[in-house]
Amino acid sequence: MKSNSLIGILSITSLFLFTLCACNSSIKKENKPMNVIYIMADDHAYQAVSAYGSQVSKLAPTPNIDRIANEGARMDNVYCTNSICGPSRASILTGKFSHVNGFYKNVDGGDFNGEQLTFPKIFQKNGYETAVIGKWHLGTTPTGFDYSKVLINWGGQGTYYKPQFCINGTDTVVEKKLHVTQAIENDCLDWLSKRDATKPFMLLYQFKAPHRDWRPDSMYHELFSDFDFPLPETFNDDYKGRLAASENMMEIGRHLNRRDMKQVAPSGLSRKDSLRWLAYGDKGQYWSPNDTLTGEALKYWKFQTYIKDYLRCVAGIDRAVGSVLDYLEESGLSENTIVVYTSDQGFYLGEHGWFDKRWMYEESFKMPFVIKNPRTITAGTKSDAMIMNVDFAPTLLDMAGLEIPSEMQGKSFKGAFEGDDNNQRKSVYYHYYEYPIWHKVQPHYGIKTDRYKLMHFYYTMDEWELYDLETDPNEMNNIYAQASPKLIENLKKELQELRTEYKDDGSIEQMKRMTDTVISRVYNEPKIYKESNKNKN
Ligand code: SGN
Ligand code: CA
Repeated sequence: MKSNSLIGILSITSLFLFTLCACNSSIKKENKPMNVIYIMADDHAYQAVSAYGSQVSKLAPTPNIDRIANEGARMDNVYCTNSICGPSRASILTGKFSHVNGFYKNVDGGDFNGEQLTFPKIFQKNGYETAVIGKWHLGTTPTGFDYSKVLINWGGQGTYYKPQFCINGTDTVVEKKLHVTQAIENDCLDWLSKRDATKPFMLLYQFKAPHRDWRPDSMYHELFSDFDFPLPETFNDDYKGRLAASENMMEIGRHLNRRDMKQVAPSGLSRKDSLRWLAYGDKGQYWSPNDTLTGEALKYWKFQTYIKDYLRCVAGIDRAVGSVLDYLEESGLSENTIVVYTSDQGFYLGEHGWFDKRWMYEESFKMPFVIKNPRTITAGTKSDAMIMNVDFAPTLLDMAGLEIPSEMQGKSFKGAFEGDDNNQRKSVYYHYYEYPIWHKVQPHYGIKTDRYKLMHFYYTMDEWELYDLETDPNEMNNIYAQASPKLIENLKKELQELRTEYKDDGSIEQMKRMTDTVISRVYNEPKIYKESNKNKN
């Protein structure tokens, strides 16, 4: 009895002590600032992230990216406000639309003004150690980072092999051995292990892959070689009722060039002629790898070559995401690190017969976006909250408990995980400017609500398109001419309200001028690289 009560007292005491310790450690954990790893690929379509469950991704799964979704949330309605590289990145950094942050075109769009307020600067000011590693593509040297190592060759796009990086805006290095994805992966792990562990960190981990010309690491060359991918439903779209789409120059059948299809230029050509030979096809010139492959079979072959190389590049990224997630787990950082995986915009994987992006149609407008934050997001969450890329900066700041500057146009979607529906968007806005290079996509702006999408193509035409996404999710049937005038009036009113709210309410003439304006690049590819790269194949 005595010994029993002693055991009883001891166990109550140890339970008390244990609870106290547990509380203490959870208090400590709660007090610890949240780190952030923002991972972004280039041109990674949501259709190629298996967490989204598309047919293609089932055959080419991304288990590591899916880990983020499984441990956190998959966001189903995240949209890019201007679906090309630099402009999307500038909107993400500043929380502002293209016309406000000034970087609205890749071609003839100048350089990003790095003096602006960006979310990394705010993290840095608040005691975070900040870094950007990988693709940057904004011309000017990154600002707001304690460390930067970014791709600078090929106009900032970087190359799959022999990529050149610029470190902290000064030193440049050429990676001679590794595939670009692996080089970025190693650099990221290296930075994480050497960082100042007394500080919280905010890291942008950004890949070049799977951007055109889709050159995978040789370790993936055999992947998918024993089967073919199914053709998307809209592969043979004839663009009926969509004038702008009918003028495109991004068709799998007509605009993939020899370089995309990994053809080898005949020996003996000068560098210039060899590049010209490889670019053949860009303008719709007919070519075939041999005398027998023509018509539908040629288009099919181009699609398979394209999609397999694209997905092989994705496999490399998935591996590189996995190794960082492993690192976080092994070093006990998982519990207080927010991890995001996204892409600078969506992409066509043969839908509408296309590759590339730029359109407000769903595949290029929608961004894959998975996020984990063990403190506030329940594992396995699926959210249909409407979000734009200008919302990323406010959300990350908010989740880290930092103040959101009022000049940011986006807003935090943190509430979407906390049952707070009040602050949710009813619609999202889009505006694309670059024309005609590349791919001849007509400048347009538009609105998407939970059911409809209304777009206005205004540059060399005056065309409206309207889709009922409930009955026509593939956007094949433009119902602008048949829809009820009341519906059109309501949507136009809502569109106008957004244009006013976001201060994008210039006249059509002013908008056309933005497309026509040539803003030259001050930034120049460093000479050293140009020299050493002369013999690049
Ligand atoms: C390159 C590509 C285009 C692509 C743009 C923009 N051509 O110019 O197909 O649309 O990049 O891409 S390539 O022959 O050089 O590969 S973005 O992701 O930077 O916006
Ligand atoms: Ca891109």
